Amino acid sequence: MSLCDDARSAAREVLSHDEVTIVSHIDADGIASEAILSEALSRAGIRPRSVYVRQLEPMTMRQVPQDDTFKVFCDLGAGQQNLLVERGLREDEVLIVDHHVSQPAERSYLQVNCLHHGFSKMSAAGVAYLVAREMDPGNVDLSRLAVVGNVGDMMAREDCGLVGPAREIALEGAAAGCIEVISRDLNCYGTSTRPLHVCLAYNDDPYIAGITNNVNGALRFLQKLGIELQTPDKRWRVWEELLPEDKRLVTSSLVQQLISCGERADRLFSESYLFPGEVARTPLRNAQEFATLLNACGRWTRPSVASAICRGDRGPAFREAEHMLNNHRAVIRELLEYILDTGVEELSHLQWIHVGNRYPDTIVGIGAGMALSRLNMDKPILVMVEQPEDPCLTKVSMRTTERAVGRGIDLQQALTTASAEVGGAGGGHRIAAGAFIPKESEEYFVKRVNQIIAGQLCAEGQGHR
Ligand SMILES: [Mn+2]
Repeated sequence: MSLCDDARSAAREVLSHDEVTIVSHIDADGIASEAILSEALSRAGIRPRSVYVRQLEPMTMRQVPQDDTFKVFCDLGAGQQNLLVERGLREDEVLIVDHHVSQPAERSYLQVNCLHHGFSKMSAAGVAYLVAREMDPGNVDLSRLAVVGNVGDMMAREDCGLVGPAREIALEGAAAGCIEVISRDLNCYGTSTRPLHVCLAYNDDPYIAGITNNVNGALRFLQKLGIELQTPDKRWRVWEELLPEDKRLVTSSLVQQLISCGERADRLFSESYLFPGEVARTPLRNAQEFATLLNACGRWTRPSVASAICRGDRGPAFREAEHMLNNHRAVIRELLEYILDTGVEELSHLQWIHVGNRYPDTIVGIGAGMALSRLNMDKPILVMVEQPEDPCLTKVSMRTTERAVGRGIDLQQALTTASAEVGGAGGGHRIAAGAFIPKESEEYFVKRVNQIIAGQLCAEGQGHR
């Protein structure tokens, strides 16, 4: 059975029910998955009800309605099948659409999971799209949301573009005219909404001396190239609206800048995914910024607003989301300033700070990433924050750079190992990871993570991974 066969069986099953509840995750990928499935079901004449949870655990299981509706779990469920069993859910009333590692349980629920077919670089929204496409080939327009979910879950980050079936979905959307796939585009966040010099200055992958974290430096760099940075009415241009020859001039000069500093230039380029049907200079215009908009709504616990936008609302929901996005950015900026003003504690192989209960735990990872580029980039940053629902629990977020990952640092491994030792849990990626730990073990934990990272660098130095 191929992934498409699994998607076809799932489509057939879900379409045979009159009432469906979708249980999804509250981040960009979860919201995009939910929107894909609820739109596809609505088009098929089934009106689904949606529930969003931060994660599926015994406490949040209570949000799943106890009724006769068919339950679709997306972007979660694979790893929590024992909870579904405990809840008494039968095999004929559940579908799991996921991309996380499956936990075996005593019941074998119907599941579509790209991991089961060896595809690790695809998110739940990609899987949800395959199901929607099996429901009706006319759902090809939903490929846009699949791309947003994939990009939101960082599936394009490592390879500077989507790969495998996730990329095929993007190409399918491009063939249908709803996605523009641009190869070797500038690998920079904010190409649709940020003035170009700001866009360049805020980017730190790759780190470009004199430009990264230096808005004035970036502006001077662009001015020297002699391109029109402002429109006749004095509005700053965004990357997307530059002329092709100006784009080439900027990228070739950036390549020179990188090479003259002895840096590699390959991460300067990535494939990007634009939505030509959206209004120019809005965050809806490209997959990365669209995903941030969804995450902002999710983090301020308004996922249904984000879902409405995914399904086409460009009126009240979009205005509300823009407001949340601004607020989201303001709070992240505040957190960034707090970290820089307070200062971090440096250990031999990491730097850390505890922000107490000042900031929502949902944004500390982003704040940590931004702070890192203003601090010692050679040492990963670790930020701890109190859990609002449970002060005995501490949330930990870590960020490092591509360069550090290249030297052997693996934050996912470090946090998973150290948190398991103190009875917590962790996960994520090499470059960005998180964990929950008991408050009383904070001090030991930080030292232990430092030690593990030291070991990773040491192992790499000896030439074996
Ligand atoms: Mn996901």
